[in-house]
Amino acid sequence: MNIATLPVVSRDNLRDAILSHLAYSFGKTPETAQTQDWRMALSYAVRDRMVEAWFDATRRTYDAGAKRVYYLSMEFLIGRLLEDGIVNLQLLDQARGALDELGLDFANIVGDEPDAALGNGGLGRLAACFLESLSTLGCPAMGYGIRYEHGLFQQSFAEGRQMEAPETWLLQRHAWEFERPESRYRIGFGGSVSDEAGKAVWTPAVEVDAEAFDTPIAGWQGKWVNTLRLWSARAVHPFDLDSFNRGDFEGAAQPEALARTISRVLYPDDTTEQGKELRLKQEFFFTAAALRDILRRFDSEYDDPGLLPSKVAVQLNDTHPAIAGPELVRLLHDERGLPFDDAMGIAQGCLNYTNHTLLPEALETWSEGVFGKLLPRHLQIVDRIDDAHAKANPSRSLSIRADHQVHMGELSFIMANRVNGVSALHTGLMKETVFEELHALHPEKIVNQTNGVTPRRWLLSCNPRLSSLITDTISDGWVADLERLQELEPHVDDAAWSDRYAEAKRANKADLASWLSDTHGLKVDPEAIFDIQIKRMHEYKRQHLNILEAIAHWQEIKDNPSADWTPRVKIFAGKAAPGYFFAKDIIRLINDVARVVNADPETRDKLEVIFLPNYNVTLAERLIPAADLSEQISTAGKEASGTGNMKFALNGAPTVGTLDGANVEIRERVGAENFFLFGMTADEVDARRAVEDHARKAIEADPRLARALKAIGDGVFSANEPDRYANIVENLSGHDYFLVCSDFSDYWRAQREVDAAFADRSAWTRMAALNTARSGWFSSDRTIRGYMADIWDAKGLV
Ligand code: NBX
Repeated sequence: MNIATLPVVSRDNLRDAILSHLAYSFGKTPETAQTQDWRMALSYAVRDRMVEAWFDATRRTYDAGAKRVYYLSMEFLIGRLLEDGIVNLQLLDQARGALDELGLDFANIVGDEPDAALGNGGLGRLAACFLESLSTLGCPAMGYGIRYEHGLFQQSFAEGRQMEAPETWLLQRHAWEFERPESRYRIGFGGSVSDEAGKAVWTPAVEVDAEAFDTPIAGWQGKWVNTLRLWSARAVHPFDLDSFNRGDFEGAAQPEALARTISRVLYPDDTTEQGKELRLKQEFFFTAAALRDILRRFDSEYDDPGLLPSKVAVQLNDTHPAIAGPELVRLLHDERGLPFDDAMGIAQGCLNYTNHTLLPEALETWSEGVFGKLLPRHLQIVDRIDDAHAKANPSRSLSIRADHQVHMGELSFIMANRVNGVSALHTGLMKETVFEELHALHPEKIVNQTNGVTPRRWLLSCNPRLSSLITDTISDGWVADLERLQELEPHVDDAAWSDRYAEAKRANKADLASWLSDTHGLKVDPEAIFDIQIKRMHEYKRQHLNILEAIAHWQEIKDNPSADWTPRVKIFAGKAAPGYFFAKDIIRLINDVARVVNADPETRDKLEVIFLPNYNVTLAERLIPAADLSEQISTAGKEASGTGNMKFALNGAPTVGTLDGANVEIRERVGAENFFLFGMTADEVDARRAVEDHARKAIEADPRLARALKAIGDGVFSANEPDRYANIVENLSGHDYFLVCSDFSDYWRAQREVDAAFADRSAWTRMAALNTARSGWFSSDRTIRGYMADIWDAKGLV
C-alpha cells in the first residue's frame, strides 16, 4: 500500500482499534482493564498507523538506492512516545474523542506512560530530536544505541539531599518496540591476537549476543518512519545445563546474568569520564553490533566495499562510539581482506564525529591496559591508524596514544570525514583549543552545525494554547517550516493579538500552578515572574550563581519590605551525577534556601524558591510553556550549545544569559533588546582567571555578594549545622574556577532589569512574542538539513 492510500482514521476507527487490541493483544475486557491496559491498547492502535509508512520508507530507500544515515549514540533521551505519535499522525481529536466515548481521560492515559530516560541530558535529547527531524525530512536513517534496562536514576530528596533510586521503565511492557530475535550478532571481548600466515586473527575470550529491538519513529504527518534500533545483551548460551545438573543452580544462570550486565544500566555521568571497563564494553558492544548490521544491509545491495562512502554515512554522537573507527577497519581489513590503507580510507569516508564539550575532564581516554585487555586487536589497529596518519602528516607532534592512554577525541577526529561543533562559538573554540593542531593539518574537516529542537514536541505538542494561536494567525505551515514564525512579527504590536498571546502564557502558568499545588502541595502566585533553570547540575552551569542572587534578593526585600518588588517564583530542577558531591551540595543548598525563604512571612509574596525533584523530559514539557524567564547563565566558553535555551525562547520566555554556546546566536536572532545579557565573554573569562585573588576582589567590591555568602557561611539556611556549606563558601571565595563571584554584580544588574521590564506587562509580552517569532531558525529540521548537506551528502525522499 502506498502512503497516499492510507485510510483516514476516524474517531470510531480508533475506538474500535483500541477495543480490539484490548481484547486480542492484552486479553482484557473494558470492565477489567486498568489505565495501563488502555494506554497499551491506544499505543498499539496508534503504532499500527505507522507500520505501512514504515515499510514504505524502507521500500523507497531500496528502490532509490539512496544513501543511508546511521546515528550512533550511547543515549537517546526520547521521553514519552504516545502523545508524540498521536500529534505527528494528527490523531489528536480522534484519540481524545475515542477515549471520551470510552469514558476515559486523555491526559490520564497519556500520562501513564513511563518517561524513557535513556540519556543524561542535552546530548541524548539532541539525538531524540534529530531522529524525529530525520523522519520529518524523509531522510533514510537509523539510530543505533543501547536498550538499557535501567535509564537515568530517579531522584528524590531527603531533607534536601539528593537520593537516587533505580529507574525501571522496562518493568512495564514497552509499547513501542518490536523485538527482533532474528537480528542477533555475536560480539567478542578480550582474548588474544595471533599471526596466521601474515594475517592477524583475533580470538576473543568472551562472547555475548546483541539482540535488536526496533522502535518506529514517525515524522510530522506520518509521511516517513525511520527506526531506532537498540541493542540488548544476551548470553550466547543462556543456561549452563552442566552446572544445573550438578545442583549449582546459581552457576547455571550466571552466563545470562553476566552478559546482561552490559545493557543493564545507563552511566549517570554527563561530564567526568570514569574509565570503567564496563563503560568501554558498552561502547564496543553497541558500536560493533551497529557496524555489523550496517554492513549486512550494505552487502544485501552492493558487492563493492569501495561504494560504502557513497551509500553510508555514520555519525558518532561524541566519542562514545569512537571505537567504530578501528572496528570498521578491522571488519574491512582483517575479515574481508582489503589492504589496510584502503580499509582506513573507506572508514574515513563514512564516519563523522560531533563534539559536545570542551571540558577537559569530559574528554574520553582509556588506559592502554584496559583498552588492550578488552580489545587487543583494536589497540594494534589504533597504532596503525596513528602511524598512517603520522606518515601522511610528518609535522604532527601529538598522537592518539600518548601518556599510556588512548585518546578517543583524536581517534575520532582522524577517522572522521567531517568533525562538527554544536554552536558557532563552540566550533570556533574547538579550532583554537582541543583540536588546534589537527585543525591546522586538516582545515576543511571542522564544520559547525548549531543545535536545534523539534518544534513538534517542543511547541506543537507541549504548548497547545500558543500553537493554536500561531496556527490561527499564520495557518499551520510553521510546524514543518519553523522559520515561518517570522510571519507573527507584524502582529506583535496588535493589542488584541498581544492579549491573546499573553492569555496563552497566563493560562499555561495557571496550569502549572495547579499542578504544583496538586502534586507537590506548593502554592505559587501565577502573577509572579516564573523564572526557571532546568538542566543537569554542574558548576559550569552555575545554579549556585542563581541561588546566590536569590539570597541577596531575599535580603534586600527584607531590608525594605514595602518597596515595589516584582514578585518572582524561582524554579530549579536537575539531577547531579551520584559521585559529584559539589553539585549535590548545591542541590541541598537550594532546598535549604527554599525552606527558609518560603517560610518567611515578610517576603513570602515577593520571592519563592522551588526545587522540583526528578527532572526529566516530561517535566520539561510541563515547565517550559509556563516560563517567563529562561536562565542560561554558564561561564562563557563552557556550555557547548544548550538546547533548553532554544525551547524557552520558542515558547516565549526571554533569556537572562551569558554569551555562551547558542545563547550568542539566540541573542543575534531575537534581538539584543529582547535578551538580558550579562557577564564576561569567553576571552574575558580567560583573562579574569589570570587575575590573582579574583574571587576575593569581586566579593570585596560587591557588598550584596559578601552578605549573601556570609549568610550561607553563618548557617542561616542550615541552622542545625552551620558549617554545612563551608565547602561551597570556601570554593567560591577562593579558587572559584567558574567565576561565580566575578559575574555576580552584572547578573544582579540584569535581574533587576528583568524586574523592571516585567512590570510593564505589554512591553514584556511583546518581548516574549518576539522571542517566539524569531526563534524559528532553532528547529532541528534546519540542523538536520545542515548535516545532510555539509556532512552526509544525503537526500530526503519526501
Ligand atoms: O550536549 C551537551 C552539552 O553540554 C550542551 O551544551 C549541548 O547543547 C548538548 C547537545 O549538543 N553535552 C551533554 O549532554 N553531554 C552528555 O550528556 C554526556 C554524557 C555522557 C558522557 C559525557 C557527556 N560520558
